[in-house]
Amino acid sequence: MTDLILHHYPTSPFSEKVRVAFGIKRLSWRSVHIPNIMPKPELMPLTGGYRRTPVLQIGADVYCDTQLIMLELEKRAPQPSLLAAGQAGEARALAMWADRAIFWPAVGVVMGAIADKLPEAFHKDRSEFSGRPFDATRLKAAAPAARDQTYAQLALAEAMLADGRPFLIGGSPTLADCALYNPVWFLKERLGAGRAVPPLDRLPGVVAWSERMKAFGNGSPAAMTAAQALDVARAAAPLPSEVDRADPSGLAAGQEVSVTPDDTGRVPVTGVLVGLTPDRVSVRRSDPGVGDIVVHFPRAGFVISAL
Ligand SMILES: N[C@@H](CCC(=O)N[C@@H](CS)C(=O)NCC(=O)O)C(=O)O
Repeated sequence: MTDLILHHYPTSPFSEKVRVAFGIKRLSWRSVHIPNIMPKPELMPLTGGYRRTPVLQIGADVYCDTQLIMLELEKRAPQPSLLAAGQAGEARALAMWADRAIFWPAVGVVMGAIADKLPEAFHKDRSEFSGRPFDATRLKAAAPAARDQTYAQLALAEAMLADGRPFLIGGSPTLADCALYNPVWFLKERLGAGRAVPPLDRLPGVVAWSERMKAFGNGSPAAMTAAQALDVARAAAPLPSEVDRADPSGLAAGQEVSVTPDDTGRVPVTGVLVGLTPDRVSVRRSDPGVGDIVVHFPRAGFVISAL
């Protein structure tokens, strides 16, 4: 298989969602560390402006957002499967719940505790990233409410695990487990040095489950520099993609479009539409440094505009 290159940084919880999948699938992968704030000059030639973390590169194909990264991993390394037969829809829907309903309250808990220790440049970057002022005093005041929301959401996971099943929807881990592990890992690692902090101390089933997830590890990473990753892209050609002519958007192959996340890091990426399915939208761009690149995004949570 062509190298899986993950552009990430160690403290990124969305990256841990992907790293634990590498662990479950026992994959070897290339690890490129990127900055945790803008600018990210060596990432931009690959993504065309998309700035969030992580990004998966395979040759000259670049996959943005963990929703799509996980589906692509599943395609390239199908065993063991993270989309249990007959439960793929449930696993993906639960993953959306974890990504959107649990991640933000968990961030509120963590940032309420540590925002005042983070540098001013981080505050400024995250204000731009989220479109809301990243203010340590406000975050500290909101932390109890964030803790309670995190508790209320994680109590649903506690209820799922209460019948003794080892993972959220059965005997083996799915994409839902990887997604839920993201905020739980973040709480444990950033606040508890690996131990359960409130509200996790009230959720023994979730804590025991998180230990099972941790035991999978992160697969086998080998460091790669950002410059080497750009060389890989330059030497490769993007894989062919297809545009579904029956797509409800009415968009057609060859149209110039922009694709923009609808929540955070709302930077449009423009290019020629080369792929469109219910799961993904793909645009081809040309970068003076790396040549032709195809950037892929999930459909859910992304706005496609014809230019
Ligand atoms: N929906 C995105 C969310 C990614 C996300 O918010 N990542 C955080 C880091 S965990 C981020 O991009 N922070 C700003 C940055 O790294 O520049 C995904 O699933 O990949």
